[in-house]
Amino acid sequence: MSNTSLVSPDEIRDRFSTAMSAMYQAEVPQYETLLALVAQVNRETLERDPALAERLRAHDELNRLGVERHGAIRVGTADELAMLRRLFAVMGMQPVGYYDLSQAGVPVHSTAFRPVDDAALARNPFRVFTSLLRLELIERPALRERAEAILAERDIFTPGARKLIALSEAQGGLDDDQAERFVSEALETFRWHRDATVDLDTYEALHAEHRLIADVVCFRGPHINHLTPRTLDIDEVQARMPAAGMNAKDVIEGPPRRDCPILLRQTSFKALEEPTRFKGERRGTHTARFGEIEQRGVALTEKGRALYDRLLGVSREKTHRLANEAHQRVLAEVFAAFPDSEAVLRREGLAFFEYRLTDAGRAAEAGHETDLEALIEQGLVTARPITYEDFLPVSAAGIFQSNLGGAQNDAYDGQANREAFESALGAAVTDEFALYAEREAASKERVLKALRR
Ligand code: OOG
Ligand code: NI
Repeated sequence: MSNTSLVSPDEIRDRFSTAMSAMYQAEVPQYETLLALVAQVNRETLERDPALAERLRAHDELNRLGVERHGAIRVGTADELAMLRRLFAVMGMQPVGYYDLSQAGVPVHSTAFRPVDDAALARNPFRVFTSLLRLELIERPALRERAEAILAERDIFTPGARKLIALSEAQGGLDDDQAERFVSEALETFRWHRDATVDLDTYEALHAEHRLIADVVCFRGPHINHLTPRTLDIDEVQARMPAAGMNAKDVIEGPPRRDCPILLRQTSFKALEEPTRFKGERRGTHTARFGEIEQRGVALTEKGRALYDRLLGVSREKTHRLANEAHQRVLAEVFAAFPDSEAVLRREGLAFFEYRLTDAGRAAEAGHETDLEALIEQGLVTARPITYEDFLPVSAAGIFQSNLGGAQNDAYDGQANREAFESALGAAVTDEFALYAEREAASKERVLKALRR
């Protein structure tokens, strides 16, 4: 087969995320309501703030806004995780970052599968937060072995998906027809199943150990548990959620509202109780799926991230048990120590930026100086904040917990094990800081090279 007939991984990812969103809308009607609310708030925000609209357009962010989603799944075995890595690779998604959730009392560790280069991110930055259950943290051997035995029985991939993944690896991609089939076969892995694979007693025993364990072990596949659209004004969405019939989480996770948004802010509506059929004709319910909204800001350097983590730590005690409004007020007070102007974030090396020539820069004579800040002042270069494409472990823990009825187990704490995770995955996870640093460095290099011409 000639390579020209292959569809790009970006195209496959775009089709897949569209198909996933359609499936989730059909499965969880409240998700449709959420999408409508976010679209409405985004429209109003852009109308109110034409400068923001112009910036987003200039930065290739306006197009992707309407399609941008992240989702989350949880799997039970190393084989499942390793196969998912191959499945996501077909769509140009790589494992980025290691997240230890044991520190938050949740027995999983995770990565995010996502596209990494500028063009792919601009096309569709679809990301899937993927967690591996850590059965080794279950203390009772009998229960652990039971869970392992149940998981060993299932195959979360269709034979068709397995074939097409192997085919894609062998021929270096998929043609249009194969891509179409891949999307529909791969989607099956993420579908919700009302029929549990176990009887109610087994479900309850696993549930009593940790709700999440029951969620991972007792079903045929790792149902997508939420899909998250991106909003330009999360405070507004949070305020409007109750009127739209959504049971919003109490507080917004992450940094406070700022002039220069940093990292990621998130909120969710609580999981639904869904009727479930257990083996032996018993009926019950399972709570798994919810909705989430995110607002993204600039990616921070390690220095910026250390400051963020420190301030978040300081705010933790002060905001304990506060309702959202007071919580946000106190958070903003604490984060007053975090510079809130792009120029300062840049000069102090707190955040990542992408440098581009302005029209004047493109027309400029050769032989310019190489100090980027000076070039910015002369109007030859602009710097745009690089959007944070990843997740935050403390926020993720808050999202997990809001949907686990606050269940946590401190016995899991302090059990980070990145090596075990990577060995299950069958690959190293990419360091997110290195990715942002490379993109920043490449843009600097391009700009300076053009001005040296
Ligand atoms: C994942 C929770 C983490 C986020 O946005 O931080 C997450 C899960 O509940 O499986 O999705
Ligand atoms: Ni999420």
